[in-house]
Amino acid sequence: MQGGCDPGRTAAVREPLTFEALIFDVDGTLADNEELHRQAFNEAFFACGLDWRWGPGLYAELLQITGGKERMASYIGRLRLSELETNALLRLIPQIHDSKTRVYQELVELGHLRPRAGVIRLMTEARSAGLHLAIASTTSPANVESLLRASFGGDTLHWFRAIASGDVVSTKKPAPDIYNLALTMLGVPPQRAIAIEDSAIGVQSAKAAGLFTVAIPTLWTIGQDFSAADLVLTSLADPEQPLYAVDERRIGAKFLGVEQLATLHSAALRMEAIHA
Ligand code: XBP
Ligand code: MG
Repeated sequence: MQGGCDPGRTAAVREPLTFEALIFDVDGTLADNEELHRQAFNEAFFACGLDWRWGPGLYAELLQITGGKERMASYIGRLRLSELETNALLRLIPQIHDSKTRVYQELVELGHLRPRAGVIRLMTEARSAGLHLAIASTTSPANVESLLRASFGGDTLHWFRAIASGDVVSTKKPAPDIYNLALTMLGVPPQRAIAIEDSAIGVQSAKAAGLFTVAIPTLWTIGQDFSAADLVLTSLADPEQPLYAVDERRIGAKFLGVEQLATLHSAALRMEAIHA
């Protein structure tokens, strides 16, 4: 053993993490699955004898209304029908939506959807670091479960300490309600959690709940206004699918991990304290 002391030698001391949980949105964030939702709506319209057809352009617009039932109600409003016809169609919504959910789950269960780059890696890393995982989604718990089962594998569902989704809140995103519920279920205050979202509406919801929010848009949402997000990246990325150089420079790494989140989150808390 070599003797002697080196006063310049310091052990790298790891600061405790300033957050305890990662809260993931589902549609568009865990997987790029809005096209499946769109196809399921159209198949349900056909099965219910309606000649509606939501093309990709119209669907991108309709995504501004969160929740499938609410989206259909908004579309019916655009048709400018008589009050009688409008009310008759509005009454059909639960039935059409049940049909849409059945078709969507069949499509998901074909198993062609892959998790977005970096999602499983970041979840695995977070769990190893002792962080909690949660879900805050507009879609139904049954849809969340089908996606996790079909595209993420058997036991992934058990990775989540809290799943807040669907109609359990009265006001959907961009209202903060679903994130507030996820935080309550986790027992974690908003300053100690991070949200991951793919849409501007989702970012608004998470920010309104007081969360540090990372946005990873898809082609469905890329044109939206993400200025409220704390960080916008093309994806969470992976060693095999690294970030573009401009994103890499922003976070100082080829993919987003717990270490980068720790640096960004603690810096944001310090800034908040300065401006408080
Ligand atoms: C995105 C949505 C969802 C789906 C439709 O949800 O807007 O409404 O498009 O789902 P997320 P339902 O919060 O996960 O991004 O038809 O089941 O409502
Ligand atoms: Mg989403």
